[in-house]
Amino acid sequence: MSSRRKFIRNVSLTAASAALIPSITKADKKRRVEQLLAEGGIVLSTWKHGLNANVKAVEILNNGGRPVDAAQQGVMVVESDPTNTSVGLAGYPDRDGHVTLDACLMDEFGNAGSVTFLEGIEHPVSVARLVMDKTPHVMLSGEGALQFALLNGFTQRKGLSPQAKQAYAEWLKTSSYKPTGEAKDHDTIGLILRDSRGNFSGACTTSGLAFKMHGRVGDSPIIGAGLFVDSEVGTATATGVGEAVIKICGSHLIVELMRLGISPQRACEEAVKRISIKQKNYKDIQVGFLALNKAGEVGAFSIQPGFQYALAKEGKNDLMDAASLLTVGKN
Ligand code: SD4
Repeated sequence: MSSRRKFIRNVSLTAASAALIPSITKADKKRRVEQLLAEGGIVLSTWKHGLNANVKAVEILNNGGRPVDAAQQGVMVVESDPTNTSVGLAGYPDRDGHVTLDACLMDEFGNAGSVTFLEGIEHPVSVARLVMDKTPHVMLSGEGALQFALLNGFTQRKGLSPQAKQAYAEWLKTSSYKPTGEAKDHDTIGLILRDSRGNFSGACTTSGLAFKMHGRVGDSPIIGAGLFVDSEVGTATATGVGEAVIKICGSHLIVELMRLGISPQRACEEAVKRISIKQKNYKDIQVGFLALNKAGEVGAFSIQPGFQYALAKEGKNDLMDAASLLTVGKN
């Protein structure tokens, strides 16, 4: 067993044994964890950083936490990573030098919260959570989202990380902008999950495409584009060039295809195919989708090769390679 796998198991068991539920014994708790793992809590997230996010989400699920708490806290790990240049405050800025953040989440009942074009807040997904829990709205944007965050105790931290500052200075030399969704430009985290009772939730958070126009919002905070959850069917999330995803309502499309009985894998392939039919530039961009259905089947597919995702299932947490429409060399 790899040390990472051991780590996942240990995290799960330690976290579960720390849970303060007075009515059950230690042995009961251990059985419950094993049962949860065996019965199929599944966590799936985009890119390599998903491995760390999954560990946190599994810990929350194994503690008996709500799916939406697991999704939120999972992606928060990546939002706080000072080395991540596409999620959170260390992300690359837009063309005016501002880091602007997009995030959303959906819970097991179909409730949704979202923030877009938010500056200087470490955990945009947590602001999205408050939009969902405390307001009659789904989405807050820009200055309004910031005021809402500040009123609710969040603090603002502006400025670029050293790495972002350097990349921005380099970009300014040419100021040329051609979004490709290549891994070097992005790696949004979309995390989707099913708990052992078959309830779904998901969260998606990003600083968006590097050097985008000021004010640009991508797919990640758009319910139905970057993320969609319906506990009757399953869930899907997206990464890559958001404009391409928004134009086909990617995640919603995948969930609706699964509702018709199509497997998560085929549904992801259909969504990518839809982009390739409708959008002339598809060979020049990357988009990747992940999906999960009621039966615990997983789907992953992208336009270009190289899309990786983290899959936590049955006590393991592995980095997987998604299949793609194009092969190396853009056929
Ligand atoms: C966006 N979809 O803002 C995001 C970027 C991304 O992986 O996914 N990067 O368009």
